[in-house]
This record gives sequence, structure tokens and C-alpha cells, in this order.
Amino acid sequence: MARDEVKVCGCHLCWHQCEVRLHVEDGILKHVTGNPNGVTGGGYGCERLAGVPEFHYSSKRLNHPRKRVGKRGSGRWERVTWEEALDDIAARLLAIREESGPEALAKLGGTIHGPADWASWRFFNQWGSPNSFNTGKDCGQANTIVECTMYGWDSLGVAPMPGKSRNIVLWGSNPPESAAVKWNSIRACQDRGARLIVVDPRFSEAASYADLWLQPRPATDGALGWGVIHILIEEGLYDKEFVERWCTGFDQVTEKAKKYSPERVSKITGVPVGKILRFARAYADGPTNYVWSLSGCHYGNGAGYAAVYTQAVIRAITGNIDREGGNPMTGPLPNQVDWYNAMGWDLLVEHLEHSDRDSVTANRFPVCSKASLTRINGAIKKAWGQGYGCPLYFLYPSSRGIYDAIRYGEPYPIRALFIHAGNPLVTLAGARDCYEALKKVDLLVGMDFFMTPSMALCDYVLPAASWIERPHTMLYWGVSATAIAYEQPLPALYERKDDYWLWKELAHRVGLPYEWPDTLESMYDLILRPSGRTHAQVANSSQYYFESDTGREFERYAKEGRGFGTASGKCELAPSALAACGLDPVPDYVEPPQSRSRTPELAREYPLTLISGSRVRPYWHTSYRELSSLRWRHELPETQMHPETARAFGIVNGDTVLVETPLGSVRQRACVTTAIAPDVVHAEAFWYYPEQPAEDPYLFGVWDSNINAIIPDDYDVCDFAGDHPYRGLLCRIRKAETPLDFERPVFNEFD
Ligand SMILES: Nc1nc2c(c(=O)[nH]1)N[C@H]1C(S)=C(S)[C@@H](COP(=O)(O)OP(=O)(O)OC[C@H]3O[C@@H](n4cnc5c(=O)[nH]c(N)nc54)[C@H](O)[C@@H]3O)O[C@H]1N2
Ligand SMILES: Nc1nc2c(c(=O)[nH]1)N[C@H]1C(S)=C(S)[C@@H](COP(=O)(O)OP(=O)(O)OC[C@H]3O[C@@H](n4cnc5c(=O)[nH]c(N)nc54)[C@H](O)[C@@H]3O)O[C@H]1N2
Ligand code: SF4
Ligand SMILES: [Mo]
Repeated sequence: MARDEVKVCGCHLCWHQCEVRLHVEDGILKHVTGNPNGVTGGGYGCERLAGVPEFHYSSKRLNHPRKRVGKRGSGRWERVTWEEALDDIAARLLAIREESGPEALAKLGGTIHGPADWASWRFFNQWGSPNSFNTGKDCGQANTIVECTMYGWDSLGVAPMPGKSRNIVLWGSNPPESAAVKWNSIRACQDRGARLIVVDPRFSEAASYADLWLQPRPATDGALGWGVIHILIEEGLYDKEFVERWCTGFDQVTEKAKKYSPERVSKITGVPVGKILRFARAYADGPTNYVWSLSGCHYGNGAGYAAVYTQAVIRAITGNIDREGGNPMTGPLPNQVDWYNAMGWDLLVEHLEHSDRDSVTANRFPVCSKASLTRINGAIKKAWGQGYGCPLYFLYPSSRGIYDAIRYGEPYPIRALFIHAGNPLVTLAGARDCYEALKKVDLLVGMDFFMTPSMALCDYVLPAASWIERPHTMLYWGVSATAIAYEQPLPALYERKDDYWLWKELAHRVGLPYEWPDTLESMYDLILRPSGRTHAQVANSSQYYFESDTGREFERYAKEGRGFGTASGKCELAPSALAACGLDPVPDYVEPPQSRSRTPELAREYPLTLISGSRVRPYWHTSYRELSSLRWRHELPETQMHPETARAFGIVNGDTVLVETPLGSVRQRACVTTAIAPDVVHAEAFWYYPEQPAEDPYLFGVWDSNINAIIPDDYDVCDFAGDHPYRGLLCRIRKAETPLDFERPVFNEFD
């Protein structure tokens, strides 16, 4: 008789980490369901759960360490033992450090993938390299920097509260596709009478539920932001008490806002004056929860800075910072969790015996430098007792800087690169630059679940155990206040190892003089040490989490003399820490790096505005296209365009189209829809084809449909933090001669 078991754990197919039940029969994982009693995810689960058994057993999973034989990217590998791989990698790292210094080691990683991220940071902090990059660079870095310099912590980590939030503002985010769990709470707020306000150049699914929808020209959000501030001040709608008691820099904001009359802003953005007025008036009639959004981080040189800045000012002067129903600040993890010290964050700038060089792009983007980090984090420590959970948000170098250091040795050489839980050839603008760097670097090591285009170029590819095969504590990079623990549900298959194990083994081999407990679980014990409980004890207790949310306090800046975590202790509307980096602390709106008025000649050749990468279920960025149990839901990439545009370019729905920029073209399938403005097209990001050949130059079709192959990463198009212009640049389209095709693989091939 089959022995049935149900194991509870946190799903990490995406960053929500919903609590789920694994249904196991005779040791075989059969299916996965949401846990209705779970503390996270509300018991829902999502359609991706149907793919979990295939994800776990797929014949495409990496199961053994491999070493490249033949040329890089030739697709020829030999199987090696973990010992052989680790000994060789460690020896080469030591040799590189000896010759070129610890900063010659870099990493490219993704976003919130668990121990792959934090164990690598811990290693880098101790080893002494500031050249650690995660896609946090494009996933909110600009927001985090502006928020942390303005209010001394971020304010975007808490979902709207049913019955408390009067307005919910989705300014460039579409949670029905990107955040199902949050979307459920937004709908619950609407049921309790909250208004939903959406700002989006597309009539997104979220917009279809909105009480008010603004459709700006892409990347002009900074102008819109200034227009809203103008109205809030002109009509006296801002929170005067808060501004007088707690803010500095209001006069500078008032002065600048004068330039942005609703009429002028309407001309720039294309949003009617009446809608801008309604938006500002509704926003001020709060509490208003501005939902975390990253689109402001994607507009490029100056346009993004103005967007994230003005949105941060609006949250502040409407009195929504750290208010119930508005935008509460999470603050640090509870003090039972010693995340900050366990990561060794302060080693990034202090106590380094052999690292005195800053990151490769600290000079180009001074806001992301050790001096800036010290300044911002120093003020935060004064108010909160410890630094920001993920101070890398103040330091990430630009990915282009890493490629240039590899290709040209400027400003100093990078010679060893790890791609750990990342897929930079697909996720980052400038894929061609990335390709050249990956081909050139002396040592390239990758660790992932699957052979991806980026893995295909590595010298070593190491097989990662997934969330089903490792113990888990939700740590969210230290930027959330919740930590939930689960025991390891199933043994790791084959030679898959958890991501912590890689860095621990390397730390031992290169002789880092710090504690690296033997297992991931004992590392969690170390992080949980102040609680007096072990990871297993927390995981098995009835309350298997710590949460400073319990009995959440608001307006903590007003209590115990804390103030805000800024140099002045005030909410700095003209942040001194930005001015100290040579930035205008009250930035004007500027046009995106390419636009009809900024680059008129280019606009004649490329008359359309490109936005890219809006989230599409069931995928998680580049992930899950190899799973036939999910792929059928969305087989090929789509480019959305208005019927008028389609007609003008001779395209009909379903045609294969070429999206072209000065960097080249990619193929996607045309989706003709009135949900997008006539001169805007939206191309999907994150595409490669796991069913196509792995070897160079195919690399799973990475040059065919990957929009990041034709989006530039030059320093001058990137924004103040070096983040990439995924939205708002120019493009054109035409019908492709050869159609995209997809032959559906055999279903459930893993059985
Ligand atoms: N054009 C365009 N580009 C964009 C964006 C856009 O909007 N438009 N958005 C940007 C943003 S916001 C982000 S966050 C990035 C996303 O970029 P990423 O987070 O890097 O993308 P993912 O596909 O989620 O993950 C990359 C790889 O990590 C592997 N992985 C996942 N979990 C683990 C793990 O636990 N261990 C190991 N070893 N590997 C793991 C996956 O299998 C996958 O191959 O893309 C950015 N790029
Ligand atoms: N299914 C799925 N969900 C995901 C992810 C995933 O890969 N797949 N990734 C996760 C990650 S890392 C992130 S960062 C989030 C991102 O998720 P969201 O914050 O929801 O962001 P996007 O889906 O990238 O884009 C949201 C909206 O921004 C609009 N937009 C584009 N250009 C502009 C503009 O110029 N101005 C304005 N105002 N709006 C614009 C787009 O039309 C789109 O509807 O999603 C997370 N959730
Ligand atoms: S939303 Fe879906 S994929 Fe994400 S954690 Fe929850 S169940 Fe897993
Ligand atoms: Mo992201």
C-alpha cells in the first residue's frame, strides 16, 4: 500500500514563498497544493504548483557537477566530482586574488532566490569584493536609495490594508500578473470601499478594475509626479502638520513644483489635466497605499530619477509614511534574528585587511559607492540601531561595469565571475556586452537548476538543490520584517547541493577566518542565535515565525526620539545624502534618453516607444519555460501593439514581427490590442527556448526573442544608480519573413 505523506513548506517557485503542502506517495512527490492554514500566501497557491513535480524530477534538471571540455560554449562537458570542482575553483580564486586582488572576483545574481543570494554576499563581504551584483539593481535599487536617503528606510514593503487604506495606487505595476497574493489583498480592500488608481500606458488587467486610470506616455512619470506635487501644494492638500514638524527641503520642492503646471505636465505626459487633478485630490484624501513598483527604476538617464523621487515626495507630503493604511516602514528584522551581523555587512567597508578598492563603477555612479553606503547606512543605524537589511542596494556596481572590467581591465581587472541564481544573458540589458564578457573572463562558474544560456558558457556548472530539497527560512534579503522557518521537506536528489553549501565549501578552502557552520540548517541556527531557539525548534513550534508586524506600530519616527534615519533625523525632501554624491537632490523631469524631443533624428527612424518586460504568468522572469506542464499556458513571446500601429506597419494579429532598435532585432508574435496607446509597443522580456540547441552560437535561441539583446546598457543611458532603461526607448516593428514556431514537447516526459 502506498505510504502517503504531506509535508508543509514554503514554495519558492516565486518570491511570495506561499505556504504549501507537498503530497508524497512512497517517497515520490505527486502534487502540491496551497496550505489553507498557512501564515503566508493566504492558502491560495497558484497555477505554477501544477509544475512542481516536473520541476523536481525533470530530465532537464542539472544533477551532477560538470566541467567544460573544449571551447567555452561548445556544449561539451565532463562529469566531475564536487571535490574536484571545488578544489580547482578555490585554487584558481586564490591565485587570482594573489595576482589581482580580492576585487577581481565578481558575481551576477538574480532577485530573491534564497541562500544563493545571501550566502554569496556573506562570502563576498568576508573575501573583500564590492563587485557583487544582483538584479536588485533593476528591481528597486533606485527606489530604495531615494527612500532610504529621504526617510531612512524603505516604505514599500507592506501591502494595503483592508478597511484602512482608502486609496490604492498602482503606479506602473500590474499585480494580477506579477503578485497574485498582493492582488487578493487589493481586491479585499476594494470590497471594503477602497479606490483603485492605476497609472499605466497599457490598459492592464489591474487598470480594468480601477476607479481612475491614467495613461501616460512611457517614462514621463517624473513629469506627472511633479504635476501632482504642484497641485498638492497649490491647493493646500498636503499634510501641513507633518511637513512642518518633520520635513526639510519643502521650500525647494515648492519652488521647483511651480514649473510643473497641470497644463504643461499634460502636454509632456499626454494625461488630460482633469485626470491629473483627480489623481492628486484622491491621493491626498488618504490613507493612500502606494504599492511597491519598479517601473520608475526602468526609464533611464534622469527620467527614472525624477519618477522615483517625485513619487517618494508625494508619499511623504501626503502624510502616508509609516501611517496605518498608507506606507508603513518595515524596519529591521526582529532582534531575535541576527541577519545583519551574520551577513557581515559592515565588512563591506570596514575591517578589510586586503580590500581598499571600491566597486568598478563607484566613480561613475557615486551614489553606489562605499562612501555613499557608509553615509546612508550610518544615518540608518543611528535611528534603527542597525543598518539597512540589504545595504547592497547602496552599492551594487553596474553590470556593464563588470563586463568592461572583464573585457578591458578598466578601472581594474575582474577575472573570476560567478553566475549564481542569475541568467544575465537574458535578464540584463546589453546582452551582447554580457556575452563578450562571459566569453573572455578567466574563470566562469555557474550554479542553477537548469542549463540556461548563461550556464551554457560556464567552465563549471553546478547543480542546485531547490526549496523542496533544503530547509528554509524566509529572509527576503533582510528587507522584510518577517522570518518564517520550515524544515527540509525531501532529500536532495542526485548530487544537487543547496546554495549555501557552495560558499561554505569555498570559504573553508580559501581559508576565510569566520564561522561557516557545516549545514544550511546550522547556518540558520547561527542567524537565529539571539532568539535562543534553533531553526528546527522554530520550524516545529506552533508559531514558526518571528514577525515584528505583530502589533505593528506606526509613526515610529515620533517615538523614543528616534526621528528618521537620515543625517538630520528629519524626512529630507531634498536628501543630503544624494546631494553629497553630486546629484541634484530635487531633480527636474528630463525626457527619457531616447525620445521624439530628446533624439528627434533617431525618432524619425524609430518612431515607436518600446516598453518591455511586464510580467506574464506562469513565468518567473526566465524560469519555467522548460516545464511542459506550464509552457502550454503561454508558448511564445508576444509583442503588443495598437490596431492602428499594426495596420500602419502591415501586421495582423498572430504574425511574427521583428522588434528593431539600433542594436538589432528580435522576433516575437504580434498581439494586436486596443489596450496599448498607438505609438507604444510592449515586448515581452526573459525569452529563450530550452528546447533549442545549447551550444554557442545558439545558446537556446537567446538571440532570437530576448529583448535585452537590443536594449542598450551604455553608461549614459542608465540612470543615477546605473539601472537599465527597459521602458521608454525608441523602436520600430515590421513583419518577419520566417515565423516563430513551437513544437510542443511530449507532456509529462519526466514520468
Ligand atoms: N527587459 C526587461 N528586463 C528586465 C526587467 C524588465 O522589466 N524588462 N526586469 C528586471 C528585474 S526587476 C529583475 S528582478 C530581473 C530578474 O532576473 P532574475 O531574478 O535573475 O531572473 P530569474 O529567471 O528569476 O532567475 C535567474 C536564474 O536563477 C535560477 N534560480 C532560481 N532560484 C534558484 C536557487 O534557489 N538556486 C540557484 N542556484 N538558482 C536559482 C533560475 O533557474 C534562473 O535560471 O530581470 C530584470 N530584467
Ligand atoms: N508572473 C510573474 N510575476 C512576477 C515576476 C515574474 O517574472 N513573473 N517578477 C517579479 C519581480 S522581480 C518584479 S520586479 C515584479 C514586477 O512587477 P510589476 O511591479 O507589476 O511590474 P511589471 O509587470 O514589470 O510592469 C507593470 C506595469 O508597468 C507598466 N509600465 C510600463 N512602462 C511604464 C511607464 O513608463 N510608466 C508607467 N506608469 N507604467 C509603465 C506596464 O504596462 C505594466 O502593466 O513582479 C514580480 N512578479
Ligand atoms: S504565488 Fe504560486 S509560485 Fe509563488 S510562492 Fe505562491 S504558490 Fe508558489
Ligand atoms: Mo524584479
